[in-house]
Amino acid sequence: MPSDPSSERTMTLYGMPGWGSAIVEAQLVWYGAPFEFQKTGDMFRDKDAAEKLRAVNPLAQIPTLVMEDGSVMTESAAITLLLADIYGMGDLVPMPGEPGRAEFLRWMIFITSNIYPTYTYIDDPSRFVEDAEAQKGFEESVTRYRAKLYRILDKAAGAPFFLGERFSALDIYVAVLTRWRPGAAWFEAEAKRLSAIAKKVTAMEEFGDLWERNFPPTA
Ligand SMILES: N[C@@H](CCC(=O)N[C@@H](CS)C(=O)NCC(=O)O)C(=O)O
Repeated sequence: MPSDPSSERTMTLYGMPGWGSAIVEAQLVWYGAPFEFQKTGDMFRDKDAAEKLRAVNPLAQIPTLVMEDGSVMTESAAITLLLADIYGMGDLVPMPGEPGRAEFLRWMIFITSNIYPTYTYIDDPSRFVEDAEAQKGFEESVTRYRAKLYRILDKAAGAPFFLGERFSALDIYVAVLTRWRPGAAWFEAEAKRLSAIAKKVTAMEEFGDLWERNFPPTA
């Protein structure tokens, strides 16, 4: 019987080292799921890279995950829930009825619907505000708003992990986000719990060299 070619495909993760794809890459590594990493190039600087990605994801954002059957998944929160369905419900995502489930959902969606968009707005503010002078003010207020969001998240965080003793995908989000603006020093001073979670997660051997790959130490 001829083999079904779709069953031989592995997932393809479109991403860039250190960008949001690291949130999904870390989960794939955790689950031991086979995948190919397709480096997109910097979509902000390289129109070609953006166009190529747009052919897969109309919003030209990463993470974009093409599943074994060729279907496209976007939105890191949706991908997190789907991977938990496929590879290990109850592992990185607390199961329905499990303590921490509601908190997990609340704060994962808080991150992706409140915090993550602040990067979308000011990674390239000209998409939202035309006037160059007004862009500065816009950037400043989004940055201030983001700091407020991170303080709220920090206050909700437990120790040693976000949900207390229970490691979850929330900790992966924290490990990645705390590498971004406003920067590790800010988190260390202003969001100590998030900073401590990030340190703990990046020391976990289950991730192999994932963190070094995504965030190479600066000389
Ligand atoms: N809601 C999306 C946000 C993804 C996102 O904003 N990714 C950034 C990279 S870290 C991106 O692709 N930005 C390109 C753009 O905004 O055009 C998610 O949670 O996956």
